[in-house]
Amino acid sequence: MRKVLIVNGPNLNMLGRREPTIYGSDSLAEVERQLTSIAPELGVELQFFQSNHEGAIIDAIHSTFGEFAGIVINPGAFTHYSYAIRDALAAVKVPFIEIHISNVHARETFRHASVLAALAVGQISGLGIYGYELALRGLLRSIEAS
Ligand code: CA2
Repeated sequence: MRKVLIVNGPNLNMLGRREPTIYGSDSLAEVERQLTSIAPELGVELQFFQSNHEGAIIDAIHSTFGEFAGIVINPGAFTHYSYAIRDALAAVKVPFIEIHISNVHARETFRHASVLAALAVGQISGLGIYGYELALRGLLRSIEAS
């Protein structure tokens, strides 16, 4: 069965515990539960990975090479400046969707730019944690069409 890696970057382990007005009140475990519940209907095996460390995220991206059909990634603040994560995604050439819970374009200027988005199949921003499901569905549709 095709496998998809769901990657969450720095501070997303705090989901549901702080800043509910920006990120909602659901935890990362709830995000994982919701995605796990739709995986059988989508015919996909999911693996979940969260880290606050850039190198660990890069290692996780490398692990997808030849093993995973795609990646859904919320890179957190690394979105805005990590050329190392960009290089990792470019190296493995595994299709990915970038997802943000908040609308990054309605926030501080530094959040408007993504150094990853140009390599992505697409980007989702501002739809709360529902964005993860949309990202997964969109990724699979894109893989099927390719
Ligand atoms: O909107 C998103 O999903 C972000 O990727 C979240 C990142 C932020 O740096 C990006 O600009 C946009 C921050 C994640 C912090 O997550 C927290 C969740 C709850 C409480 C505190 C932080």
